[in-house]
Amino acid sequence: MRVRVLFHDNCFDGAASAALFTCFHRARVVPDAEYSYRGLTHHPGEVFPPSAFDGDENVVLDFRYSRDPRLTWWFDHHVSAFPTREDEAHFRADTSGRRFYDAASPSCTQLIARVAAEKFGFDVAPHAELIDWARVIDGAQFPDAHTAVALEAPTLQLMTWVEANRDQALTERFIRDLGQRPLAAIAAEPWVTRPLEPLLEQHRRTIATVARRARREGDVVLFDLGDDGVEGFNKFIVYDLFPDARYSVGVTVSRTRAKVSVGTNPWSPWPRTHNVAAICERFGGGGHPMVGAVSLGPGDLARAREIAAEIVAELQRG
Ligand SMILES: [Mn+2]
Repeated sequence: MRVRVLFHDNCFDGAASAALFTCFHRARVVPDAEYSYRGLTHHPGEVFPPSAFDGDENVVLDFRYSRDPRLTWWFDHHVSAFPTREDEAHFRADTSGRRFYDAASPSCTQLIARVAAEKFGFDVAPHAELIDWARVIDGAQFPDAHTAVALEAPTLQLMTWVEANRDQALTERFIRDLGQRPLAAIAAEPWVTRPLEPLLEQHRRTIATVARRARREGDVVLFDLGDDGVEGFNKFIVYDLFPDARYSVGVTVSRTRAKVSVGTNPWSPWPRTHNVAAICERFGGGGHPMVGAVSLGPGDLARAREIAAEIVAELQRG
């Protein structure tokens, strides 16, 4: 039997879900199946390629629901799992006992672990390290900002590696290893350490740039990277620099867009009083109660800076 596993690409939880599902499926469902993997990314419109469901069993993990009749197994925990009401109704009407959704689960890996143990008698104990780290990473349950920024733990290096990796063969190797080897042993492999070094170097440069640009305004930290050519950044850097700040507002610009990123400090001792998604929506953006963003055209840096200043002022009130 050929099992096609589709999973959330460039995401530690997505790869960990694929690894744990494979171990569970092999142990409790089909002992000698052949597994092949394909990463999927979110974007507007149809996200499942026409040839996606080409296995005898087709599995979607840590990714949105599909009404395709060829879908066999589904596990997800994203709030945005059902693009339409018809999708959700289709899932609710399912009687296969092989589709599982829990928006309250901090990671998809944890949801798979719970279902595999409780409903299928799978022993998850050998995978405890993987399950626990997927919860910490995907649920942003780091003990403090420094842990999330220093990236010293081998697993956080694997997280950084998988988010940047574009080599499909290495992704498959990574998934197979996650199911069978200690995480520190994988993190020591040359195919991880070699591409990781320039990524960590870039990360260190970004930390220095954010430190140079960050300005504290009351409870809010504004960091404007619009002149620095920095596109992506670890969203916890500001809270490592300013542990008692409540909010952060960042400005970045790339070839495709200017962006205002708004975040709440998860470790702040003060209660959260603003809904970041609602604020961003007023400027044409969106997000979650804790984090959100406003995207503009690449030529709109000046407007992005105005919006950032307005949001900083609003976050200082109340
Ligand atoms: Mn996830």
